[in-house]
Amino acid sequence: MNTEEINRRTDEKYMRRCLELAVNGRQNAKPNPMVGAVIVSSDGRIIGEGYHVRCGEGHAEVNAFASVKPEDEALLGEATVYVSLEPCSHWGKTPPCADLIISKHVRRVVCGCIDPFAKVQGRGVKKLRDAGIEVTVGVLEKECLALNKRFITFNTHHRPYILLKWAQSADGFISGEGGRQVALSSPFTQMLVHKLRAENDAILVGRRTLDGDHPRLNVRLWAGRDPERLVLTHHREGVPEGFRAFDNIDSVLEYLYSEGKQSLVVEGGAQTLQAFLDRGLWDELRVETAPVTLAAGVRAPQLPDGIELESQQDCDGQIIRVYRKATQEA
Ligand code: AOF
Ligand code: ZN
Repeated sequence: MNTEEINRRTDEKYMRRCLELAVNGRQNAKPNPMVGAVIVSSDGRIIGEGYHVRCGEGHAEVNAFASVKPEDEALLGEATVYVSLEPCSHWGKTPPCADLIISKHVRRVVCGCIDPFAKVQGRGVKKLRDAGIEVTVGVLEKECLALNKRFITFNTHHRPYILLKWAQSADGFISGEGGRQVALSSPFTQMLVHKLRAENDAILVGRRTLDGDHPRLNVRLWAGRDPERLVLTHHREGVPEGFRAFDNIDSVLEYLYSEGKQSLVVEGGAQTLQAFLDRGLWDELRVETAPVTLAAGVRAPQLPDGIELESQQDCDGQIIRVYRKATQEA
C-alpha cells in the first residue's frame, strides 16, 4: 500500500466513527441533519467526539470540542477534525462551526460531504481554507449523503424526498379486479410499513384509493409520529377530516417544501404512483412482492429504466425490494 492509500484508509476509519456517532441523533436532530464529529491528535488518538443531539442545540463540532479533556487541549494545534457534513458558516440557532474550528487553530479538517443548505453550500469549507486550514472534502461521501438523504434532497432539489411504495402479487397486480382490495402484506411487513410512515413527514394517496380502501395512513403498529396525510383529488367534497386535499403533484410538493416537510411517502394507487414515475419525481421505490398470484386486476406500475436495486429482504416469503436511481459513475 502506498502512503496515499494508507492516508485515505485512515480518513475513512475516522469518518466511519463520525457516521456511527451521527445516527444517535436519529430521533431528535430533525429537521436538522444527523452529524457526527471526531477530533484526532497527530498520533492518531481520538481526543474528542460528539454528535448533533437535538435541533436548536449545539452542533456536532461544538460537542466534540467540549469533550476534549483539558490535558489534551495542547494537542489541538496539530489535530484533525473529522465531520460527516461540511461545518456550517452561518448564524442559525447556533453560531457558525467554521468559526469555532478556526478559533481552535487545528491543522486540518476532513468532511464527508458539502452541506447543500442555502446558507452554507461550500462557504464553510471556504472559510476554513481562507483561515489557512487544510480541508479535505468527500471522504465516504456516498454514505454521508445517504445518512441524511431527506435533508440533502430537500435542500438540493427544493422538494421533499419522495418514496413510492406499493405491494404487488407475484404476477404483478396491485389490487384485484375493479380495484378490489386484496391483502398483499403480511402482519410483519404491515408493521414495517408503519415504521416507514413514522420515519417520514407526509403520506399521500390518490382519491380512488382513499374512497375504495379508506386507509387510515397513521402509525398504529410502530412507535412514532403520524405523518401528515394528503390526498390527490379534483373535488374536495367527501375528503375525510385529517386529510389535506390537493389537485396536482406540483401543489403537493410546493406545500410540503414551504412547510419544511422533508419527506413524502406515496402509497398508491397505481395511477398516482405512475404519475410520479412518469415525471421522474421519486428518490426511492419500495416494492413488496407477495407469494400469491391474482391472474387479473389492476396492474402494478412498471419499474422505470435506469434504476438499481439497493436492497432485497425476504420476510417469510414476502420480498421487499428497494430501488434507487442508478448513479452515473464519473
Ligand atoms: C454543522 N454541524 O452538527 C449540524 C449542521 O439552526 P442551526 O444553528 O442549528 O443550523 C442548522 C443548519 O446547520 C442546518 O440546516 C444544516 O445546514 C447545518 N447543520 N452543521 O456544522 C452539525 N447539524
Ligand atoms: Zn454547525
